[in-house]
Amino acid sequence: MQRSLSPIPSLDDLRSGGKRTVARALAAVETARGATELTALLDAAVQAARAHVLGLTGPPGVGKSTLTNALVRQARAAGETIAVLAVDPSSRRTGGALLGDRARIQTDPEDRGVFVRSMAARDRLGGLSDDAVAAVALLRAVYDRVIVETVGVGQSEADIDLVADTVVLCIQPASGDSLQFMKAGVMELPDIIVVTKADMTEMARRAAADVMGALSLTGSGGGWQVPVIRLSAATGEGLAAFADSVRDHQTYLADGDRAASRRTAQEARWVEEAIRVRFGTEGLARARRLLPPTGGPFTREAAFAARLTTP
Ligand SMILES: Nc1nc2c(ncn2[C@@H]2O[C@H](COP(=O)(O)OP(=O)(O)O)[C@@H](O)[C@H]2O)c(=O)[nH]1
Ligand SMILES: [Mg+2]
Repeated sequence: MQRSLSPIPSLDDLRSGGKRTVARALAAVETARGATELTALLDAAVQAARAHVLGLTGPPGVGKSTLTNALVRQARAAGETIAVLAVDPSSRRTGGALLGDRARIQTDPEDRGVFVRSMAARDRLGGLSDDAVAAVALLRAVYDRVIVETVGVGQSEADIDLVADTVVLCIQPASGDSLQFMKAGVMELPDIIVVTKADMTEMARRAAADVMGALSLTGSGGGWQVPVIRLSAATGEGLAAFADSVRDHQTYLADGDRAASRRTAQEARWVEEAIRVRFGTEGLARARRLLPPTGGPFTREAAFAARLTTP
């Protein structure tokens, strides 16, 4: 197992050490995979999660990074610290061209309360790598808020569901996206739907109407009604309504054990997927037979116990 040259920081180091220490820990995620200290750090981080994780997904060019910029400013104005993880598919064959004239996430390098980092997507376009999942676990233990931006094209939207407490699907006016999403069955995924670029007024209104139509076909699950918000990160219109919806969803999650059971389900899916990737479908079936037949979720601890993953 390869070791990084600099020692892996502890969770306390991360919280007191500033951005450079956080960057060092994220680098270790990519270079020191499987190292005992890293596993210990990740375990500690998972136990000490504090941030709300907002997942922004949608096609390239829809306005996710522009919205992220606005949300970072909002959080800082409210005195909250915030980390952004942009999962970037542009390192693939397609090159940067796919994203067109994409916005950079701009932050003040002097501001200790903002951390921005991009990571390569894994093979599946826009999909979250294991490294990105680990990075979110770290950031979630250090900052008040975390935003994860992923490019959703077809299947890969669903990956955001592995890490986000609140999934926001961004749709562009006049793009036919809503039809696309309905076909792909992605309408079940988001907790909030945003129609971006509302300054393109008439088209934005029509797009919102389309989305509402599509939503009414899927119905609402578990007592949460998915809001459809038209917003313009350019003019600021709709940003307050969006913030309200995010807060409402946090309140909804805080009721009973919804937040905890959502994270448990995410962890179970992630462990399943990790086992399937490494050992195949047959491996996963065997793993299930090895585990105690409680019928409960497939936990990391159970997988460790069955010696399916390190340690
Ligand atoms: N008119 C208008 N353009 C926007 C808005 N938000 C983003 N854009 C533009 O859309 C393009 C893509 O935005 P970007 O945030 O990079 O999209 P991403 O690929 O989803 O992250 C850029 O040229 C932005 O300036 C908006 O609210 N109104
Ligand atoms: Mg972007």
